[in-house]
Amino acid sequence: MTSLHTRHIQPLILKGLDGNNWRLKDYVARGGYAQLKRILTEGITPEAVIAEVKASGLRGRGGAGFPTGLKWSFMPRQFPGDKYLVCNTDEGEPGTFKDRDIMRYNPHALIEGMAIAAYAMGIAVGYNYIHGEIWHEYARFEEALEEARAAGFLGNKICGSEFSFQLHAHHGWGAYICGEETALLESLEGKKGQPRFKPPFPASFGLYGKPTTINNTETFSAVPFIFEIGGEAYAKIGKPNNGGTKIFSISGDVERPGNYEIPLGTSFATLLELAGGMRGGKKIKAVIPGGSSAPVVPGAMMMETGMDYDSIAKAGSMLGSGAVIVMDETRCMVKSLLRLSYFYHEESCGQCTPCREGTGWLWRIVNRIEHGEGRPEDLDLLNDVAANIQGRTICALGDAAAMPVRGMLKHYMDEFAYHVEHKRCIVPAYV
Ligand code: L3W
Ligand code: SF4
Repeated sequence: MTSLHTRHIQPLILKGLDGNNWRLKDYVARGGYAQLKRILTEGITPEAVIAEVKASGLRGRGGAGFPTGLKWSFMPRQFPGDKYLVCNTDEGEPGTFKDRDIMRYNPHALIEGMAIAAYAMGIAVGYNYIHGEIWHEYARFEEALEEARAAGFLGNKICGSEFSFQLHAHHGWGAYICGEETALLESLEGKKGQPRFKPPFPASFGLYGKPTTINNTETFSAVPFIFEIGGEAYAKIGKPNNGGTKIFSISGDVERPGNYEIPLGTSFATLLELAGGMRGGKKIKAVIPGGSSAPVVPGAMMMETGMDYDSIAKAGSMLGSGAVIVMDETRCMVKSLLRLSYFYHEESCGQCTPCREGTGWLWRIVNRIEHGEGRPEDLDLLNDVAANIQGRTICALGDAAAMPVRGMLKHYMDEFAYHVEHKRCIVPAYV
């Protein structure tokens, strides 16, 4: 089954893909590997490569939106020893399914992007850490690696230059926490996937304690296109400080769920239209705009919002990894929160007390509200537990568990209060 839709606005990474043209010969026919070859054979310096990525304004597409060029410039160029490049394809955020489509439909864009990044930072070895639950994409990526090695785009003396880069795929085991960059590194080292304290950031203490740059799959995959059209042109596709295109995974109550690549700053209303509008013509109630960690935004507010980092932050949420979950008027917010809370409780690595204990508390409280056993004091208790998790944990999973709770209570307190008072859901009463 495919989730890729061919209706996009100004696509770069997903342009012209049909599921049958992922091989190296197809990618080369589309102009693929031309940028890697140009950089390596025309004497473009690593510094110039990083400057171009900075000019593009590319921000990390995995969730935090950190400027990519700046991250690359953190890598010590003269470091006497190993340095690593890591791609985070541990896509596990509920609602997110874009990276697996990149791997399935355009794996060579990722390989070319990683090779350019490795050249820019003087790195000889890279890994792509792939989520344990996506087998076909893992196999496809391995095939694409073989093709790239055979064609001289990976390995020793790439394109006849002095630059060598060995890239390997690593299949994870499916734990959500391994998408957190330091847990991913631990797992890649063969240990239990638990986040490390930051700082030190991976740029100084990463894989095997060596300087490491980690970017998301979509971030690396955008790099060849930045060099194809130029950094400044890429930046102009979006909005100031929100340059380029972004792939949004839209799911929930829409007619055509799937991945849509559009310029950052495009309105949510346009994205919804691309996805065929609300399923069955129902009214929009709420949207989680950036993966399950992002606070919910009421539908009416989203209809006025642009799909970029700054606009969504203004609406009180975050763009995250670009997973847009749309809910119609028939959805119960208590039940939705129950599902999310269970997920974070289940996926907490258990290392820090506020997250390990707090996520269980959140789930149990929402569970009793949903099942007609809520107490009037539970609403304050929920807010209190969430506030005591947020900002008090080693990694962002604690915040990710707390933020949806606070967002739901901020916008849909009446539904929670109704559940507590009437021991049932308010939704059937007004739909
Ligand atoms: C060197 C400094 N490096 C920051 C680096 C840091 C990292 C990047 C961003 O969380 C979010 C999270 C999820 N020197 C540095 C530095 N860096 N300061 O910049 O760092 P940070 O800590 O802001 O974010 P993060 O820990 O990477 C990512 C959210 O994404 N999320 C989850 C997405 C899940 C997926 C998925 O399933 N594929 O992407 C969704 O919204 O909650 O807030 O590289 O090292 N001074
Ligand atoms: Fe583990 Fe949660 Fe602490 Fe992150 S916040 S390190 S997932 S216990």
